[in-house]
Amino acid sequence: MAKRWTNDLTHTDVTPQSVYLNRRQIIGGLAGVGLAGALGSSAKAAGDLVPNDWDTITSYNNFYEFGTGKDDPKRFAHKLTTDPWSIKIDGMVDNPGDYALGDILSKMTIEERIYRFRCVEAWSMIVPWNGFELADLLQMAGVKEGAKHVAFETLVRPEEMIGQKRPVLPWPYVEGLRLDEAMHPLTLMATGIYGKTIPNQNGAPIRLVVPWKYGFKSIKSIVRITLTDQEPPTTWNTAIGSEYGFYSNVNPTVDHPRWSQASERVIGGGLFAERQPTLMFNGYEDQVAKLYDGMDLRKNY
Ligand SMILES: Nc1nc2c(c(=O)[nH]1)N[C@H]1C(S)=C(S)[C@@H](COP(=O)(O)O)O[C@H]1N2
Ligand SMILES: [Mo]
Repeated sequence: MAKRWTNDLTHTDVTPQSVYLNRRQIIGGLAGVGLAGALGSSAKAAGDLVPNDWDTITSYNNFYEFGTGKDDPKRFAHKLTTDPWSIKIDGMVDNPGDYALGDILSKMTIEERIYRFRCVEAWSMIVPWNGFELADLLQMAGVKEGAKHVAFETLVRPEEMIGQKRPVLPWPYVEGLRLDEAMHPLTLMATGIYGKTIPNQNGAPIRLVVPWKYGFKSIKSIVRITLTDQEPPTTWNTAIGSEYGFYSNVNPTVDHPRWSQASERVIGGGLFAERQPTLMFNGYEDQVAKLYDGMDLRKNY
């Protein structure tokens, strides 16, 4: 089949004006609450971040398996069956297999992580995730010598994922990380938000969260994780390689062809909210810059 990746396939930029609140007022109003205070080192990354509310986080989504509109995932994702669920872990691992999600979770420590979340469409939110470090899962699988990358795959089930009935993207949605990025303590496998089970529209029952990269790297509803010595293909790079690279680190100095990345609209920031300057590596520079020492980040976009 001839694949045609034209403009209607790309991230759209359609934030409803009505959802804005003045985030700085919210933060001012909540100063001293110390939401991030009890979270140890990850809280330092989060600073005094005040999470967006549940309704915003769960009703303004990108999940093209359920349609390309921001409200499509919430409207259609309830049809997805998330139990039973298993993840195939294969490739360069000591213990390949199909792992039932329940068995994985019984071995993992679930923590809360309040992270900035920055979409390449230049909007952002702050999300209180619950999950475990991907490093712990990879350690359980046993990474073989010579593995250099980790590939991820989303479920394909068009009868429940109505967006998959059209080839808006090549299915399955796939993503990848370099092994050192995957092993980084900030890299999370999320199973919850606000202490509740993660809603289907946010990637139930388990999704990746890589807070220093654009949101599309944080692949949802994962069914397969493969250790490999090759850089794996990624969906948006395959679709439009000139716009989306493998690394996709948040970088205010490297613009997307259609969106400046210098600043962002904080969703829930208020009707009169000003754009906020985007931070290098989405504010996680101290923790992750060393992963990219000596790399040209303009070339490796
Ligand atoms: N499988 C899959 N994962 C995905 C997407 C998608 O369309 N399919 N969209 C990505 C994009 S572009 C973003 S911004 C985030 C959105 O996550 P959220 O809806 O929880 O905010 O999910 C990412 N993960
Ligand atoms: Mo995105």
